[in-house]
Amino acid sequence: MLRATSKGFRLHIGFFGRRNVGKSSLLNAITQQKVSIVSEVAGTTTDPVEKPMELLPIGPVLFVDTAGVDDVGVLGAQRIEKTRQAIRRSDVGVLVTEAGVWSELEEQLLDELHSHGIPVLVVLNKADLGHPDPEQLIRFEQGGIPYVELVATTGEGVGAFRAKLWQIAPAESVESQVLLRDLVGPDETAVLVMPFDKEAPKGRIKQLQAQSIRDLLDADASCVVVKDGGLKKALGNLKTPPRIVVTDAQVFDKVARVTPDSIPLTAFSILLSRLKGDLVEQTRAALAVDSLRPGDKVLVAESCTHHPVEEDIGRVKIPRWLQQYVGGSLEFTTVKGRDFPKDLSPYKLVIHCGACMWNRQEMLSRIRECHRQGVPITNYGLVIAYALGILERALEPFPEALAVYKQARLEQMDVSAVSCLPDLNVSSVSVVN
Ligand SMILES: Nc1nc2c(ncn2[C@@H]2O[C@H](COP(=O)(O)OP(=O)(O)O)[C@@H](O)[C@H]2O)c(=O)[nH]1
Ligand code: SF4
Ligand SMILES: [Mg+2]
Repeated sequence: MLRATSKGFRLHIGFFGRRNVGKSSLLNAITQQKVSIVSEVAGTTTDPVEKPMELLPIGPVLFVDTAGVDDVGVLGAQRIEKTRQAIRRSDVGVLVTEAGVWSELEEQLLDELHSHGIPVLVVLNKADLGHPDPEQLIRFEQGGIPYVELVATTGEGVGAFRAKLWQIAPAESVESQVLLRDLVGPDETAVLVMPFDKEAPKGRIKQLQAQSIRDLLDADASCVVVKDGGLKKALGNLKTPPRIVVTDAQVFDKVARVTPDSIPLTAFSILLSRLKGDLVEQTRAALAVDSLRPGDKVLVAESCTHHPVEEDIGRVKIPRWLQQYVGGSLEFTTVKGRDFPKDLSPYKLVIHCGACMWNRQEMLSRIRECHRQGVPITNYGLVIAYALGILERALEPFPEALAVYKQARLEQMDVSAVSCLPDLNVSSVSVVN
């Protein structure tokens, strides 16, 4: 059961603090396992240690134990950077300290977590050795900062820790994540199109697709799963047309040709933009394709580190479609996992995968960073649909994003009347799959 929940659907709980305060001991006390190495030697935890578990009553969580933020030396700096990355993907932050230790460093960490909108629980560990300064406790109370005293080595206080964690966990919890069950009613049918390319895991279906099936069953809906070649027949066999067709964006064009206009159609990656990212903003950003000129730099970012295959979507298909659309060569840079350039100024557009492996907090933090630097960030499915001229159709199930798209198109047309922007026309892009 535990393995059935992917990392991206777990509430991420990050442990932060200076070295040797007992972060790893706390993780071990909660999980009642030796997950993370505990040592009196400062700097034992290097790369973040992850531990998935079912934490009642919250549900599936991912604990992330980090290196101390006071780490030193070149390696220390690299570890601190990894810790910063862990901050960006945390849904909840646990700031661990010990009696008598609360200084500028803890204040900065608290500010940093709060600046990302992350609720924080302060753990005052090593309560067996001493108690915190009462004035500090008054400051926590006045600032509305929850705290708990604890002895990580014996587990004393872990019950209170769990209860406080539950209180501060964001209401938009893991349990409420909706992939597509709100789009299909009970007794209605969704058709899922999975092309099974060379990237597909052998003998299995992808986590996201399995999650979609589960989501539909939770909605008491039916689900027909087909390969792209079998779609036409499957649609013909259905007595009642499906409520929606959801496809892998790689075969968006083929599927759009086969699916009658009366049946709503979208892509898994667009569902992911709604679930993990910001569909409205990423829709708006897709229109930045029209400002691309030959020679411009485009950053393609993927959250996981799968090995590229011959017809890879991010490296081959999207560049090909975009260059056809723009009518000239573009300069593409592809990054994977957490390698993301700090300086985005060279790029005119960032195109991100659906980030199925990440939680929403991490994807939103990347979107926020792009905003801060003024670079539009869109998503695979959205940009493919735009380049193919089917974005309006793909957004029909999402009224808010559709309205934003239509408005932005109108504004674009006003400008194009003057500056003759390229006409958005599906026939201008010849698609080779
Ligand atoms: N007395 C006492 N020692 C603790 C407690 N929690 C951790 N320690 C000790 O503090 C040291 C550092 O713990 P560790 O979990 O590795 O700290 P981290 O660097 O923050 O991960 C180890 O020697 C632990 O045994 C506690 O609650 N009480
Ligand atoms: S590239 Fe992105 S969307 Fe595709 S499997 Fe990896 S994390 Fe998921
Ligand atoms: Mg540690």
